[in-house]
Amino acid sequence: MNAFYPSVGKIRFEGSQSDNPLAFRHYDPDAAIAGRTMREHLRFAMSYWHTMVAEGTDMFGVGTVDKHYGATDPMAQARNKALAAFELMNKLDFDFYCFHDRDIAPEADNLTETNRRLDQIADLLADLQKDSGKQVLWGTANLFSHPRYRHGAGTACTADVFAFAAAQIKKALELTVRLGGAGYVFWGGREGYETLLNTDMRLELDNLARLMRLAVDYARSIGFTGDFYVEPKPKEPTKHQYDFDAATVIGFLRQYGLDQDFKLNVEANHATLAGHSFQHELRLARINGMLGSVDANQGDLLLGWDTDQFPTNIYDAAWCMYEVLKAGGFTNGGLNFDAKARRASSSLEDIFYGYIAGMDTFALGLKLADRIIRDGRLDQFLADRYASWNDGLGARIRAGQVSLAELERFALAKGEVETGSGRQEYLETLINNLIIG
Ligand code: XUL
Ligand code: CO
Repeated sequence: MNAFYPSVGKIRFEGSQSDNPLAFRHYDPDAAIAGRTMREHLRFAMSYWHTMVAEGTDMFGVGTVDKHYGATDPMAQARNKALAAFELMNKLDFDFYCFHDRDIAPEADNLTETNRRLDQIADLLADLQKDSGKQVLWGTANLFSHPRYRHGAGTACTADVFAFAAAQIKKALELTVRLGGAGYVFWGGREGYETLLNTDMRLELDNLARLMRLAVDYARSIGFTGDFYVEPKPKEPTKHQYDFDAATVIGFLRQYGLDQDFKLNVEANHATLAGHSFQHELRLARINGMLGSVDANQGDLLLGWDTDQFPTNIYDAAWCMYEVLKAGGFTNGGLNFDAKARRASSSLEDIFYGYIAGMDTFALGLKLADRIIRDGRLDQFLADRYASWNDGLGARIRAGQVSLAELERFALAKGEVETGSGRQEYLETLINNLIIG
């Protein structure tokens, strides 16, 4: 298949000495590391929306890349787009892709026709998957682009819009199941508010949970055994998104009894928008047993919005893979590149450069995370720092066996207490040495 990206051939691993920009230098899919192949660890996914759909428009200008795929009729375009997607995935050696319903087929002017179009494209995608062995990492519904969702979808002020969102989710779930998807994402597109002056926050949050519960019950009834994910984001498009960050989402899921079905899909750029590091969000998800999947990208810390850049930060990738390895690896999740080339990077080759950069960055991140864990000094430092909790007084406090009065008696008898150094600079140098060598 060489129809849509004729100037690029199959991208292969050539090793770190290679100076071929259209080759992998770190991503060696079948190389074994920490008990699995790189391919199995990383579970890279292509994002249909950025890669196949987005043309480089911004608030100030039209698209800079042609994504019509040589067709004018919208359905012919959608079919060619699917063919192009599989050509690109073959060339980049992707095993997975992620999609919104509206990425794969254009919306018609009524729901019946829209769904018919989706079925037609799903037939084609199913065939392409069968031929190539590629799979869906997760599916989702676009509940934010159409003007009907201007007040939100699950959190809309009218029940009619809620019903429309539910119908769209029902169909997106059917598509995900039909295409064998291992996950389904709720990213709260316009689930938030611009001003509390016009917002019934209690009702909106309850309704969002109701919609998620309806989705879970329906999906399980049609045989979906994968994971649901919420993808936290603090702002954009609304001023305040309800799924602000990992902590907020975990609290929400528990409050509404959704925590058995949902995990988190943590996105790097969303973490930094929330004022957290990427690793902070991953850690919070991991320690709560909810690290499901990752949207691998990066933002620009000097900008206050979601720039969705291809990830090139090696430290962030290493800490991400550290959290993933510590969580025992991905099960249904993976690394979805929710990333796009810059508007001025306007050739089709730039998409390949972007993905190669991202895949190599995460492959290197995996190697470095494995090195940090195998080295053991970081884990040992942590174990030593908290050693007093393993026996004696610490163990009894943890077991709930000590009263406040007893602790007071202990402190009175003890006099002053010893606290060691946190040794941050030593640890930072240790990590630098492990990373840079
Ligand atoms: C938006 C975003 C979405 C979700 C899927 O910021 O990250 O593309 O990943 O709806
Ligand atoms: Co995302």
